[in-house]
Amino acid sequence: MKTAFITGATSGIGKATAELFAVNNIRLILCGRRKERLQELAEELSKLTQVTTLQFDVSKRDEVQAAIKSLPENFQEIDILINNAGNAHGLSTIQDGDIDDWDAMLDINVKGLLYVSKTIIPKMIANNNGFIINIGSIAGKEVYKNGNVYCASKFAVNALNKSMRLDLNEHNIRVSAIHPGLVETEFSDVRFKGDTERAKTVYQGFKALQAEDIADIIHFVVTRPYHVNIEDLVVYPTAQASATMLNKN
Ligand code: NDP
Ligand code: 8X3
Repeated sequence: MKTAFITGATSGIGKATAELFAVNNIRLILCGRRKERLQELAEELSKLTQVTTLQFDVSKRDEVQAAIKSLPENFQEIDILINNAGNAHGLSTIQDGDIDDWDAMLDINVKGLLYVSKTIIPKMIANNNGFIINIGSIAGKEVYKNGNVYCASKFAVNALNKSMRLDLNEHNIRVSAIHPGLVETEFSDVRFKGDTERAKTVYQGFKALQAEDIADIIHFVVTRPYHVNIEDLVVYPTAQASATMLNKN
């Protein structure tokens, strides 16, 4: 039975992945900052599989290390790491950008991914086995106006994904990235700082990807035979042809 460590499991893509993994008998380490959500999800999914939770902020190095160290003995071995926690904070030009938003995106999306990976990779190296899935974005393949620092953070994820694959190759560790286009989650609520009306408009007039669509792809990737490593997947809704081309009704 495999064990998966999922960051950002309280919402969106991470939550849908946890739900699908549970149905498929994968043991779960669910991570996020919102404790109540973690507890609710753990309660629901523990009817299907073994579950434990870790509440921590990925951007706080000490919290990351302490949380992972605190894992119960039977959850110490991790087969699959889903580096999913992340968000966009704000959408504005460089000249109007909020420096706190920049810090949040670089600290969470880039440094958070590094802190978690750095703490878990030694366990995988010791086992000569492991799978890291990094959730990037089409924003890490193509920049768009006002996306600047979010795009930079996802370009960094793309670079780290490629680098990890090179560095971990001698340790038999698989590394993959999935780069979604528009997925209807709480992402835009966060980007627009709780302005749910504005957030809703992002997904109006076309059928956006759903969190379950990405979870399905993640599950496909992790269930290939061990000699198969899908390097990089870019996934759009059918109505979207690039970061900026969207066929809305
Ligand atoms: P959601 O806002 O629905 O989920 C984000 C998750 O990240 C939450 O579970 C949140 O948990 C967690 N998170 C955010 N900040 C932190 C933090 N500092 N420490 C720990 N956990 C954190 O968005 P999505 O599901 O859409 O986003 C998941 C990933 O997918 C992100 O990396 C995002 O960039 C990427 N993505 C999303 C796309 C989209 O259109 N939605 C498209 C392409 C990529 P909590 O608040 O409880 O800590
Ligand atoms: C999320 C998709 O287009 O808002 O990464 O950057 S987008």
